[in-house]
Amino acid sequence: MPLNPEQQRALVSRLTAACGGAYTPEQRRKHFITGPQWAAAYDGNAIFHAPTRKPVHFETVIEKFAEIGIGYWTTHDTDVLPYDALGNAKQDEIIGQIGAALKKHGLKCSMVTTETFHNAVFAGGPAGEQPEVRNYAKWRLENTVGIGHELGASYVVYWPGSLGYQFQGIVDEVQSLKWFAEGINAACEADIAIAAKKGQPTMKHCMEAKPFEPQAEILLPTSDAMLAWIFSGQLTHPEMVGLNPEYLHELMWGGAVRSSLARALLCGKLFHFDINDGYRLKHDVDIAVGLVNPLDWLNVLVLLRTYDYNGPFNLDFKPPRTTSNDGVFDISFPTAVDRFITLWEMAGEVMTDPILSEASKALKEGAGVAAGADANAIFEANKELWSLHELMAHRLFQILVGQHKGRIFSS
Ligand code: GLT
Ligand code: MN
Ligand code: MN
Repeated sequence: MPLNPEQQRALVSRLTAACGGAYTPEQRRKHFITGPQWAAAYDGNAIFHAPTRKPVHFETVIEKFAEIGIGYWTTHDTDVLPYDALGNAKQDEIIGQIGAALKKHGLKCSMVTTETFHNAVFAGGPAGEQPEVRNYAKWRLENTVGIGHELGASYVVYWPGSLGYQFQGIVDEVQSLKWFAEGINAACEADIAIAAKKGQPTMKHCMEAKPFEPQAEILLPTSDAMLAWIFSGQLTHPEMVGLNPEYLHELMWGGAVRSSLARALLCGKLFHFDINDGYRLKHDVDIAVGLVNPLDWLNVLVLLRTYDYNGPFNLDFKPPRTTSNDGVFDISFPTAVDRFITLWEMAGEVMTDPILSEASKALKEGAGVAAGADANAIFEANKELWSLHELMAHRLFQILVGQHKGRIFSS
């Protein structure tokens, strides 16, 4: 029977409820899960796509996040401020309204970020040749730091966007990377000055890489490239600067996300984490967490729990264009949060699973071959142990599908 939109909504909501397994807003709020204004307000517009949804004001986003149980809100400066409000009294007024809305609904602003990629002024990148463009970009970064302090944020994110080029040989990459560092230095210095004046701690400055888009070639395409840049000697406050890896951005270049995160952890630079999902070597589809690679996501969370990552999990996905305005808050956000929490809890099961623990312990103890044995003797002594690798992979699959709890499929 064909359904009208009212009946369609009723169907979607009945089937959503029938899915079960939802966490309560109180349970959701226990996690450091943050919701971006830009994700909630994304209208479906893209290069090949007309919008499919109506604009959503920050008041609505904040109210809906509160209802869902997303305790933190994140934003770009220009997600909420029109260009003609930047840095003037209108900005103060809007930031005041945001502060009031957050307070009213019991949310906190955890992170702010600067849009240095959308406006025409950034066509040549945020650290291009013209000093006036770089000075403008610097001012925008400093202004965002001020907004962050005003709203009580602890993190600032930088996605350099168009820091790259379409044509090789026209840009001096070394110079561009130095210029880019000058912008981040200015932001850190502004942070130190404002923090001292307000008696607040400084913020964590988090670099986010994306390997392709929106330029043909990107100067800092991966989190590893950003680590090298952070430690390059160009930053005046490298201790304030770390990473905001995005799950999909690390996958896009073909890497293992867990290994990117491991390198960031090793350097003490995993400050912030954008969570979503997607496919290798494709564009930035920003699918919600766990819908493409749930097993990999389980493994990622095991790693982060093992090393006590305690930063934010930022829901940087794009609700699909086929989801309605109501669907964004009724389905996209709550189901993303609930998959994350389910995978988080499963990660706890992985960490205490007796089979995985015993297997891993046995592997680390080895066969006990005396020092000085030759390769063949070492291999022969250990060769049965290595079968545990495949068994462990199977066990992870079992945990993912619930077989470790006795869930049986017809056999
Ligand atoms: C942009 C990008 C995201 C970043 C945002 C932060 S901007 O939407 O695709 O991955 O996290 O600036
Ligand atoms: Mn991101
Ligand atoms: Mn992305």
